[in-house]
Amino acid sequence: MQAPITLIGAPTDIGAGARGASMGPEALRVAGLAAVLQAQGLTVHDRGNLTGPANPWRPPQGGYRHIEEVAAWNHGLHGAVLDELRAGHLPIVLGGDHCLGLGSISAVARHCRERHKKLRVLWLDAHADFNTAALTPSGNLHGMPVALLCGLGPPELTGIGGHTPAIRPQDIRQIGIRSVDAGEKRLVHEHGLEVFDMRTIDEMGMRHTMELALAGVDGDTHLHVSFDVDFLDPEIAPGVGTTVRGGPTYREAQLCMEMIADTGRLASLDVMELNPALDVRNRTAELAVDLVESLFGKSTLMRKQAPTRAT
Ligand code: B3U
Ligand code: MN
Ligand code: MN
Repeated sequence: MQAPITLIGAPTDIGAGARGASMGPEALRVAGLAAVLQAQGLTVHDRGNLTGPANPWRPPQGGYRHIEEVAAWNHGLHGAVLDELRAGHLPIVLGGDHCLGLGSISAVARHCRERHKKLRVLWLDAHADFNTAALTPSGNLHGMPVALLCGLGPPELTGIGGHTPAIRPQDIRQIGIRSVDAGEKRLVHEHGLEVFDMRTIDEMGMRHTMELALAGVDGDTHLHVSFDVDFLDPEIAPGVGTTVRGGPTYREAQLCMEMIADTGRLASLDVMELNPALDVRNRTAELAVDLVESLFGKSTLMRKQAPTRAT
């Protein structure tokens, strides 16, 4: 039986370099997220939006922008995601900027420790989000959640889930990466993150990339997808704050989602960085909903045994 889904809105742009991701949750609702999942026979409950501090739009202090506010939003999200997981539900976090990956994934990791489950995080993004205060060109915390989850950063952020580090670099696979700052690149290498960048996807195709990214996912695995909408090529997804050209096409993104669905292990999801202020007629939100539909198993044909099953 598929777990009931809970939508959790986290309307903030507290970690971003552009305002507007705070409107992401409502845009995803308007694009019909709950309805498309219900049409697949899934149970969906929308628990509404979390609340947190307003965006004061301050310059960085000590290498971070809005560190206290980012901690507050992530504490709130951590609690909400953990509650839903403990209740046996599948949380979908509606971002909000990607600094929220910290609260969401620290809760998922905590739940995995409690249940003795293996964790696999798929980080779909144009960026590695592996910056630190010393390396960041912007101070924006949406460029740092993966590093923070791996224990790199100040205790008020790395300790949100009560366990530092929240995850190990080997728990995560990054897909679609094409913009990494110079110092960040060294750090990614030092920590041995497994990155399937756009060159990899160009050379081996999305199918083989996903086979590798999903290798080892089995019946004991909790699979979490952290979907930064800027993963997608800006030609099809203009509604994000930090577009980087040369991302996956519509077809590549669909296949990526379908192959994740085929594992049958998806247990939590973030949809992050959607910025309706930069979108065109809610097109990017509709595309994100379309892809989430595939992630939950919508496919054109009945497939008895998915041909690309990763287990
Ligand atoms: N690496 C840059 C840009 C960036 C990272 N994530 C997003 N943008 N969305 C930084 O500011 O850390
Ligand atoms: Mn990101
Ligand atoms: Mn990004």
